[in-house]
Amino acid sequence: MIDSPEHRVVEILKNNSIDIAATLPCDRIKVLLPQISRSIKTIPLTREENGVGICAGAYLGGKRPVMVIQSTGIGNMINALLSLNLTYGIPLPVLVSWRGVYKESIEAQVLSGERMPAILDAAGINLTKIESRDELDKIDPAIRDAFKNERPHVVLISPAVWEGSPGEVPAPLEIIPRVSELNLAAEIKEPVMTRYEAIKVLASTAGEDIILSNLGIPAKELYEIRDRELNFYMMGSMGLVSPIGLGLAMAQKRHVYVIDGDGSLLMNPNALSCIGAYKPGNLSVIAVDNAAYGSTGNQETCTRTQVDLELLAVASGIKNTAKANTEEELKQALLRKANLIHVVVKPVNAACREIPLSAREIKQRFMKAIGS
Ligand SMILES: Cc1ncc(C[n+]2csc(CCOP(=O)(O)OP(=O)(O)O)c2C)c(N)n1
Repeated sequence: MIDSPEHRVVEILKNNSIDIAATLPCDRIKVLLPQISRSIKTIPLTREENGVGICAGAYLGGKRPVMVIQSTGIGNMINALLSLNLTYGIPLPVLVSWRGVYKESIEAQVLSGERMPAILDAAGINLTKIESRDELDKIDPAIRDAFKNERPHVVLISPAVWEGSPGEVPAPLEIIPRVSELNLAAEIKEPVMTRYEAIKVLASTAGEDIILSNLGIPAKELYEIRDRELNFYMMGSMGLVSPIGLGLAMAQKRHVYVIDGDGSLLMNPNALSCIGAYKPGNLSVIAVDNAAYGSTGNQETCTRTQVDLELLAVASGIKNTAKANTEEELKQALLRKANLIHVVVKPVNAACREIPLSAREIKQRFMKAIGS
């Protein structure tokens, strides 16, 4: 429908060279979403926070992403918008179906929708409100602001905009009958390596490939072992290092090694199902499992007795996995570029100094090194 508001939004996205859309549905944008996915590579999300990570990775790799979500989803993103986008200076335009404020029938939408402008304002996140169809052109300067000033910009779009639009909603896809099997006999042995030793093996194997490190002590260990411009150090956004790795792997050709942790993967296990859905061959997540939140004092996580991270990865659709206990096993798994390597290590933190780089310095030198 040429004159529909949905068509206008897609045009604005295309005019701004948006090449990735990370989306999670809202009933009010059920006509818009398929129209976006017909023109722009679309990544369906399982949680909005994951999309912040994927879009950040895509941007670092040279793409121009956008997110399209429901207003309640902002509640799932606030930490990431602050500790990743605003801290590192990473652009993210977010088009939001603004619920709770116009002909709302679901009581649970109301508080979040009504308070959303104040929440965003308190968080220092730029905001544009669109309350009628003739304001849709405000999306264009909002996207420009995000990329020019390297920050998130949220566009709250009232359901009034889509009212009466004649677009069609595609028929639901059929379920694919299939047999699911999980045959994995994996043994978790007593650890012999520390995380520091495991990172040392990675640093000496990675060549000119990219290494992203999880927040906390692993980042400091990597910095001390081998700082290089192709390292990206997380300082916050727990749970998002693997989604960033996914976005980066999809955006460019170099191999991406991600140092993740058991606590962080368990905080955001849907990162694994998203990786399982896209299976980029140039991504290796190294799940460094010390059975503890090592960086905060080695408090126990449930990998100690209960969850096997390799098994979780396989169940999430990641096929090419490995388990490594020794330096040699880890090296072999890295050389064959397994997509997830479960490394069982001792809960030991090396005494490392703070990384003497600001978040923006880490980002700038990284993007320069990979040519984004
Ligand atoms: C949302 C959030 N909750 C809690 C923390 C505090 N925190 C920082 S690092 C960390 C532990 C991470 O554990 P894990 O992923 O297992 O990695 P390890 O430090 O053991 O290598 C925690 C809980 C945080 N930064 N963000």
